[in-house]
Amino acid sequence: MTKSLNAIAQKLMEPGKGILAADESEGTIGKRFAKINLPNTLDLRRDYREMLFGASEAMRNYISGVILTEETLKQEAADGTPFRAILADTDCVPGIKVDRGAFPMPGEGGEKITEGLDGLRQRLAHYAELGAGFAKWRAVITINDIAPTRNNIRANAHALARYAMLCQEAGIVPIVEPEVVGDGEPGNHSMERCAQVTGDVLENVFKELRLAGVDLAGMLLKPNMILPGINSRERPGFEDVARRTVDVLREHVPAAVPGIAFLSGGQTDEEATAHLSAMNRIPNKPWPLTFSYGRALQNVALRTWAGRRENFAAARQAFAHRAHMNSLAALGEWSNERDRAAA
Ligand code: 5MM
Repeated sequence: MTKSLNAIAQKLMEPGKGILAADESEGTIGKRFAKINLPNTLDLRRDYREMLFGASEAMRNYISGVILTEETLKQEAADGTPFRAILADTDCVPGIKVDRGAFPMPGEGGEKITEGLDGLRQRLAHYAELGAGFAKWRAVITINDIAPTRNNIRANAHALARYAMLCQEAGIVPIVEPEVVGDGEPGNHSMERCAQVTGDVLENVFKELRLAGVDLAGMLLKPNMILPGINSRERPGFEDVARRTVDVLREHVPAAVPGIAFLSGGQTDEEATAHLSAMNRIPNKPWPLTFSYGRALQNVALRTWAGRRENFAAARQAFAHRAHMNSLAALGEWSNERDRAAA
């Protein structure tokens, strides 16, 4: 089993490829649609995902796996082709978001704890039957004057470890996502505070993973980058972010982990690409680094699609461009000039 989990993890980390996070919950996709004045209907959610997954060349060349919701994992395109078959055609591993969301934790800090462990063993067995090769669980860590508390970090780390061990039992690779949120309120924290909190969180997460007996070679990590809060006045350069992020990861992430796939966390599309590329230009890292972006891969495609099937071709082109740029970044080969020239 260890061998096959590691093989899936390696496949997801194939050089020049990354993961498309298309696991927006109904609430989140509703917010994205509202921004372009679309209602949140089952048909529109299907059309939107069909637009993305049907971008065959981009999916085949730049995307190794897709994180889906349960709805999408079981869904079909308008012509009746299951999405799983469309993904199989382009050799993309289907994955599934299995957490049930982040809920308020008692206390003053406005912190959140991710729920979804009840019945998870049964759900995972079902998802494995449906062909899911990997799963994702996101913990949300808040920074403000009070948060994060020790209690919140420990509770979220413990839940991540319980999720990860259940995934491995089911033969599914767990993506462990402890997100130190940078684009929430008040968002005025410094880059150094993000580094300190992220280090602390990662330390606790790996401690719990080890205690739970999780095989580190059969999982992937999906962390945030080290950035100042969205409302901070600090403006670090791409290289500074890259260096600080790699430093923190080196200090806290065991080399046994087969790969790290970052979330974009509200960065602009170009920032998310530039930071990843800069990190990949740093030599001698123990793990490959790639993307597992949601918004930074989808923003332009979503706006171009605008809810109309007749815009599929143009939206797919926009998605293909961003996926291509992030593929270059995963190889450390992206540049602003190449981005503009290919656009
Ligand atoms: C795509 O968004 C994911 C699901 O979020 P909700 O459960 O709140 O709808 C999210 O977990 C995502 O996979 C990661 O945070 C990465 O997304 P970004 O947009 O930060 O790259």
